[in-house]
Amino acid sequence: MSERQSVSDLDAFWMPFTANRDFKSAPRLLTRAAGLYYFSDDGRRILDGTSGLWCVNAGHCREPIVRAVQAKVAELDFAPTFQMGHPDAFLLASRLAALMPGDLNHVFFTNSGSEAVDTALKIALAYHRQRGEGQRVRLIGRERGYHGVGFGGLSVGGIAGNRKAFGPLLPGVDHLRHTHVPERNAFSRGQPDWGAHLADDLERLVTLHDASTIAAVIVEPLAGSAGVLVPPKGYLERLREICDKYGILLIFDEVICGFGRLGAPFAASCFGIIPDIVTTAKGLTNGTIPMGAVFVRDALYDAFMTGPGEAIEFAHGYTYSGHPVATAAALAALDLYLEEDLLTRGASLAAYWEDAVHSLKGLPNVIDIRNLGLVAGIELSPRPDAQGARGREVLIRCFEAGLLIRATGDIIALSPPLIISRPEIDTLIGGLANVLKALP
Ligand code: PXG
Repeated sequence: MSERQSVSDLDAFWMPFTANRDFKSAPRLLTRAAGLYYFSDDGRRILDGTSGLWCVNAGHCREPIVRAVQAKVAELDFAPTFQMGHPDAFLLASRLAALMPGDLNHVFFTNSGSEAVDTALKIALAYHRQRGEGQRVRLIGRERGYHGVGFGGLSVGGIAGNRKAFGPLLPGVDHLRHTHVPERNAFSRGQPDWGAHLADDLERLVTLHDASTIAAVIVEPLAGSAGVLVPPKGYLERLREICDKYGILLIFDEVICGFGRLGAPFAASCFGIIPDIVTTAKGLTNGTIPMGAVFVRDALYDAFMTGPGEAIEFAHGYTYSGHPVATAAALAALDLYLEEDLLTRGASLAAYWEDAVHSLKGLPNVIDIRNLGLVAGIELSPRPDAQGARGREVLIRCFEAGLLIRATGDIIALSPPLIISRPEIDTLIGGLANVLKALP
């Protein structure tokens, strides 16, 4: 496609999480991608500072993944995984389980992060019921958490703007306080030193509801969508301890953190904490084909494998759970991640990345900078009476300058493909600095 489409051509597609009328009045269209770059319909090269939407961890249109998908779609376009199977789904699950630390050895496939979260919450509830603790029905999320847009994920999510239009959501859900306290942890490099005790908020909810009613706590180890909130040192460890103390399951939502984003294969590996359930998606297939995966520990899986052998143990699944083409994309992505050491490459770039993003300190309107692995959040002061306007303007100006960034409100989020090099980090951060300096 070489010419811009007229606005009327854009009318039918109701775009997700987008100001449709604003976008359609001045569209930004991507038509091609390769490696670290997108190409726009007006022929410009755009440096991808966000791995698409935090998913294209090995860079775009990587040959081995493209080839694997092409071959599989011609060989086995679809195969049911209800009462049937195909070999690659079993192979992928085994390979993923081997990569995940601890005994998170069983994998349930979904098509998205939202479905992975809803699946994890259902596993948690059904697990307690299996064990005769069916009164454990409460789910605990966290303020500013994002767990997708299903009713389950929305209920445990903590972003008011995403929740308010949709009624009371799931009953029996409560939320921990979030960990972002700018007076204490603004401009922290990596994990803030202050704030481990914020995990004790779980004790408050245990006191309020009684532990015997609580099934699970779900958190993003590093909160992505709400603006890159980095867990304080010791915080996640403390959550694990409290969950253990009261028999509450701990779920890490690693839809963003998984597959190398933090400089380790998973956040669980990065922080040395074994949650009971881990949700993933995005980087699982390098964003190529939609797919999610939920990992559970042996004890959970085993608790389901107790009734009559011919009975279905868990009444849950999607038509496309373990879809052959998605499975092929994931297997090829995994090969590439391992061949190029991408799942740990973030660690070797993290110090350089940290220095680069913190060089933005002191620029106009920058009120906080946060980073971990190959992720950064740059928070800008909102315009008076126009929350989000500054972030939006930075996004547009960056795009005009050949950079793709994310803006959630007035927070700029960066998460480039893990193949990025130092000079390209300089281009990304230097370009953003120029935009911030020129902003009215
Ligand atoms: N959990 C987490 C932690 C996520 O970040 C989901 C679940 C839902 O995944 P699906 O595949 O259903 O979208 C997500 C998704 C952004 C952004 O820019 C983040 C997400 C999606 C789109 C944009 O912050 N995260």
